[in-house]
Amino acid sequence: MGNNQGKNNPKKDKQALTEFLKGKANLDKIWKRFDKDGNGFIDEKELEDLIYCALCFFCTERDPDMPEPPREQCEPFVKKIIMELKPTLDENDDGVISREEFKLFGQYLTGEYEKLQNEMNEASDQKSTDKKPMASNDNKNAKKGGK
Ligand SMILES: [Ca+2]
Ligand SMILES: [Ca+2]
Repeated sequence: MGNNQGKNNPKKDKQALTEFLKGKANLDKIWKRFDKDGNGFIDEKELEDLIYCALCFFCTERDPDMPEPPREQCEPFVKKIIMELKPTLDENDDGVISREEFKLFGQYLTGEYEKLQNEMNEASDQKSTDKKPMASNDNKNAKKGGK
């Protein structure tokens, strides 16, 4: 079935993940993207790629000015996350993630993404209340006539 053309493209990996988390693509899109050899399972290596990609996504989402952390630097985190996730994800304990098991991973990702968004909302709420404590009560003066 063809070769791996276009499969090893970290940019596209991240794009697929971004689209999924922003609700523009369904889980199938990342499944196909990360089941690199197309054997119908996500093995450990493929899962590492996926987790690394997700880490990069969350880093740049939190702070768009931050460069993506290099793979070696993320490796310990990637391993740790896999250790934590694997027992939950790999329900039948065969060492690989099936399409069915992958649904749980989708839920995990969306959950983490929501958490991040809440964190960021709280952070920006705090910032704006620090700066202008009365701003919301000030509708009369806030009228900015012509421009
Ligand atoms: Ca595979
Ligand atoms: Ca399994």
